[in-house]
Parts: sequence; structure tokens; C-alpha cells
Amino acid sequence: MPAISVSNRLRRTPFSEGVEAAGVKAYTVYNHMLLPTVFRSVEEDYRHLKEAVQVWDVACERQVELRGPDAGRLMQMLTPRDLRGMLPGQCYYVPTVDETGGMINDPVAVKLADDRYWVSIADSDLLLWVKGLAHAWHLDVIVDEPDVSPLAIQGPKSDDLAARIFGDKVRDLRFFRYDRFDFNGVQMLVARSGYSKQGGFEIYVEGGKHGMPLWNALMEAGKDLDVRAGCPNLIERIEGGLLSYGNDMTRENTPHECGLGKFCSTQTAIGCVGRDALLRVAKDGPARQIRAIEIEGDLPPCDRHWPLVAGEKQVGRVTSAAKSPDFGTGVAIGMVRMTHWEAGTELAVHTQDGPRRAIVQEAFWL
Ligand code: THG
Repeated sequence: MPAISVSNRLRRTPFSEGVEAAGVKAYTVYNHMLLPTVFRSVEEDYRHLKEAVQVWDVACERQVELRGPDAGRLMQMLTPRDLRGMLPGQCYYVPTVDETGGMINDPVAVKLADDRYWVSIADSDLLLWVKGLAHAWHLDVIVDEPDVSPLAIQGPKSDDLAARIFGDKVRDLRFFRYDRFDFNGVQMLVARSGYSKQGGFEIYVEGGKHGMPLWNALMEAGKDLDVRAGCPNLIERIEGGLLSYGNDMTRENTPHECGLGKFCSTQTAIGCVGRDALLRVAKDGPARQIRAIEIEGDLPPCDRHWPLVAGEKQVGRVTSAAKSPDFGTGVAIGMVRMTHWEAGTELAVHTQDGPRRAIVQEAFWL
């Protein structure tokens, strides 16, 4: 593979120095920013993530800040999830849709105050859509991208590592809640969340200058826990059914097709711009949906859509796939037509290296 050239357009992060010192082997580009993808190997990183603790530079999860009297109204315009019960101190996973009900992002919303939210975005330029809405509706709100960079602690020893830096109180934090904790005299927003199923925290570092001191403190404090620099792991996130915007779903998909119906309450999400469109399609339910798919045999990188085929007919496609060491088989995420989405259905998947046997699964592996 040729390399990807770097420039100022491909933004570094407050933690890039630490990531490089840790020997990062590969990056992807996410929200026009560097996101590490490999340190030792995807398999070694996977094993370590499931057994120890890692520190992840996920600064590319950029924040879109909504601030002002109309922040709550604007926030509800973005998502079919009913936000009326959301309180400061809570994070919500919020499928975000356009006027057709198509997915435009799947961020984590952080409610800082009744008039202030952060929207921690996946890989699409949500800022532009939110600014457009605020302007067109003459809303009394400021929308911008603040200097806030998430750093994740993930893995089974996350609580032990976090407690050494933030104190034992951090252990009491509940899933998708946040609180403020002191680090060297700076109050930091720490949430129990993150893009893995191994448990952990995300620190929303406010001010790039605090990045490397926190990174170094975590690495120092976690030596005997075998802490390492890590990153979202392809194998682990597929096993866990964590979706990747741009890979597993696009504007062509509704939240229901993505299996995100449980995060929607379209009926009561008054003001959501995609509400009418979603109510229209909700009547019949989706005709295709995300499924966990087992694939037999060796797998090349899933860098293109792999057709899922029954006989001669295409009935879906695989959008993410990797060989799982723990399950001894290929694990994958795909979109499958309802005629073939039942668990146990046997299909063929056409990879660039040829066809493989694929079986639709009951659920994800983790
Ligand atoms: N953390 C933060 N920002 C993010 C991500 C993150 N922005 C980009 C990307 N990840 C957004 N996508 C997701 C996808 C899944 C989850 C979070 C963000 C997630 N899902 C839980 C699950 O599926 O098990 C359930 C969440 C819930 O029950 O509310 O955590 O990771 N800051």
C-alpha cells in the first residue's frame, strides 16, 4: 500500500506526540484528523485491549458545541431520540438524521447545561449541517468546534488506572454519565463510555495544552497494569456490534435499518427534522437491516462493499469484516434484505479474493 501524505489539512491532535513515541504503525483519517488504527498488530492490540488497559487518542471525535437559549431546541432537531428527559451529567447515543430520515452521523451527545451541549461526532461534517439549521431557523445559539479532545481509557483494568489519576470516586461513575474530576488542579470532564465493549472512560480534555501531561501521567501510573497506547480495534468493535458511520451506514440508511430503533422515539421527538419521513417509513418497518454475519475462511481487508449473494441474486452487502481470534472465524457487519435476514441463513459473500461462505447470526458476539 502507498502511504497517505500528511499536511495541515490532515490535523494532528494534542496527543500525537505520545502516539508517535508509542510507535503507531498506521492511521486512518477521521473528521479530517489523524486516528491511529494499529500499534503492534490489530490482533496483538485486540488481545491486549481485552486483557489489560489502553489509552486511546480519539481527539478525532470532535465536539460540535451548541450554546445559547435555543441549544436544546436545536439539539432535538438533529435526532429522533426524545431528549426531554436528558439531564446535565448524562450522555446519550443519538442517531442523527437529515430531512429524509437518512443517517448523517451517530454521535454521543453530552448535556453540559440546559443551554449547552457537546455533540461528539462520528466521521461526517455535522458542524456544517448544524450551523445551517441554526442560521436558517434564526436560532439564538452559537455553534462551533471548541478545543476539546477526547482521550479514552479502555479495557478491563480501566477503573484501576482511572482511579490512580482521578481518585476512587471515578469508580462510582455509571455508564454514559459524566462528572468532573481533578487532574493537577484542572477540573476534567470524565464519562464512562467509549468505543469498545471492554469498559472504560472518556476524558474530554478542554485545551490542547493539557493533552500530553494527562497522556504521560496515565502511561506512568499504569506501568504495572501493562498500560499501552491503543486505538479503536476493528476486530473487537465488530464482535461488539459497534457501528462505524461511513462504513456500516450512510445517508442511504434510516436508524431502523441500522438497528438503532431502540435509540429512537420518533413519535415524541417533536422538532426532529427527519421526523415526518421516519414516521412514514416506520409504518411498514425496514426492508433491510444490519446483521452480524459469520464468514468462513481467510479474509482480505474489507475496503469495498462485499456483495452478499443467494444463488444468483444479491440480497445485501458486508461493510466491515475481520478474522476473530477468540471466535476462530470471520466476524462481520452487513446490511441484509428481509428475505434473507433470518439467523442461520446461508449466503455467499464476494470478497476481492473470491467467494466465502457467510451465515447470518442471531446477535453480535459480545
Ligand atoms: N465516544 C465519543 N464520541 C464518539 C464515539 C465514542 N464519536 C464517534 C463515534 N464514537 C460515535 N459512534 C458511537 C457508536 C456506539 C457507541 C458510541 C458512539 C456506543 N454504543 C453502545 C453500544 O452499542 O453498546 C450503547 C450506547 C448506549 O446504550 O447508550 O457506546 O465512542 N465520545
